[in-house]
Amino acid sequence: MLDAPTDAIANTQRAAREQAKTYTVGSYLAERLSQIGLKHHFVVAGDYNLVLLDQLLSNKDLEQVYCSNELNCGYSAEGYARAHGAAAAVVTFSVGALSAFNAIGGAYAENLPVILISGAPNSNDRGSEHLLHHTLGTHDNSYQLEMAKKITCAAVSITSATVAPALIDHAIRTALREKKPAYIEIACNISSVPCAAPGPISGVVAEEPSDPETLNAAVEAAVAFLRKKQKPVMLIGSKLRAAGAEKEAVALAEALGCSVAVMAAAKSFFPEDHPQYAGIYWGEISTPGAREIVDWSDAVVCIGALFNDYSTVGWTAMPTGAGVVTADMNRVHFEGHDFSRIRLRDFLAALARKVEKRDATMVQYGRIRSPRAPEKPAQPDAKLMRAEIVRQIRPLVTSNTTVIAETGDSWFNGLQLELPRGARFEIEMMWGSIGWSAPATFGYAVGAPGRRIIALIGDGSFQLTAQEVAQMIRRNLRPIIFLINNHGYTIEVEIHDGPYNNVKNWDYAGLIQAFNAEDGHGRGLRATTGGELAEAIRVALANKEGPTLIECVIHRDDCSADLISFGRQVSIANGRPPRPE
Ligand code: DPX
Ligand code: MG
Repeated sequence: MLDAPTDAIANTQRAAREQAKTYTVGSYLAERLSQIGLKHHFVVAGDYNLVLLDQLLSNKDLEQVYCSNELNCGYSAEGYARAHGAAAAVVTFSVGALSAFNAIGGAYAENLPVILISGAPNSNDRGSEHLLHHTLGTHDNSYQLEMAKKITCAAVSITSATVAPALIDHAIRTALREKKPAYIEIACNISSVPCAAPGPISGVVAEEPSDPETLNAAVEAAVAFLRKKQKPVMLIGSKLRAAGAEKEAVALAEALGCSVAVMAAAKSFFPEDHPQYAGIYWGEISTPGAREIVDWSDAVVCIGALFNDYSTVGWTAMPTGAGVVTADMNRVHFEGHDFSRIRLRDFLAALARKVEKRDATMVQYGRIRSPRAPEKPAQPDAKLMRAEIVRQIRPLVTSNTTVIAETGDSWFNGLQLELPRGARFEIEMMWGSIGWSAPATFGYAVGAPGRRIIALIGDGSFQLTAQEVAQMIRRNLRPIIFLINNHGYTIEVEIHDGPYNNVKNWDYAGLIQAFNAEDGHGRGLRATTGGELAEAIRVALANKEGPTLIECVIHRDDCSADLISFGRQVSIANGRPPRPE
């Protein structure tokens, strides 16, 4: 550390250097991305963004990470944001951005601040008679911005270097505050034009504080409400992480002493080895005891919870009534009260300091909890089954592991894994777009290079975005992918079957060889028995230079019991007849 006078000199010198440095729109953007903590940005090149990419490259604190297509680029950034808090993806106009929009919609639904940056036509062509490539072939090229406004919290179009700093700061600031994606479109002739130097980053990253009076009132009312209750329980939802309130939720749990159930999308957001952890609440497919304890309680404190048709198992499991407290990212409401402009973190921390102990649900859960039945290993040469795959994955999950579970039966398989303290679990349960996990695994691995990533991916999902395994190979990343080949869209089979649920088979192990080409170190293996799977896992753990994909071949109908129950309820919910007109 520098002593004070030397520090002051260093600051003056830095300020002088900053003044001397001429910023361009592109280097300004790069500086801001770096200042908010990004070390990487995900990119697919195109002529509308090439000059911008040069400008971004000029920032030595930011590394460019190349993707195979723009959908994957968006998902990679989404995965990076999960590991790193925020992310940026840079694409070209329309042909690129419109593909990325699926992933940006996902980032919106999943509360992740991903900044989508798109190159755009030359500012002189706006409103002119010129028709431009990569457009709809009309004279109005505002459609991309208009579309972006629907799936981001802030969407700006930059056609002037003078206003660029304000627009860039607005988009980034809004994304970070709201934990939602933002969109920045930059005309291709503007990114290298000089602009003002960035001001202090604190103006961009400053969080909106809670209103102290409202916070106080909310806490007083909640303390009084809980005092009247005998059996409160806490239910943790997926917005807890976006609210940055995981520690505060633990503090509240310990102050209340009650049981804590999590929703499936929030797995790992409350430590599973915590003595008050009561499992996953998910209606009829809850882990044993979790549903019973939530149903038994007289006050369900829902924290960052997100109820949709899937998380309520086709609207069959949703806490309702006078006992429900809803503590959301910026709002708390319950029994005759509604408080907004308070941050979840502040509310939980303040409530933890004031609340009285109410441990009845913990005592009761202690009586009804049942440890998982021991699993018997399959015969090594018996045909591989889903349950055996899960059994063999369990011991791989350590405190340094992140499990990434794709939409499909992989959700249910992943949810069955116990997580030691520090292990993380990623699921895209609100958006549920198949194809998310391969690029999200890539992005996550770039964002958290020290972690062991285990991805569970179905065959149908993998076929959407498989190319991104080649990018893992390119960067010598080492995730282990369990590719569950059940020859179809089995989750859809359980909801409603037909010929459209069959998937063309691939040689998945051979695909990794093809991706390796002349210089890659990916491994592709195929397991049809428990013995082959155990051997493949051994090879995967020994592969220090690249990803390993293990194709696990199982029967088309070999799925989890949870998926069968879930499929039945979702099918009933989807099939409700229209209301009479
Ligand atoms: C679809 C889904 O093979 O997994 O375990 O066999 O179900 P399972 P697969 O990856 O198949 C996934 C498939 C087709 N959902 O069962 S969940 C509809 C769908 C979606 N996202 C997109 N298109 C279609 N969720 C982008
Ligand atoms: Mg499948």
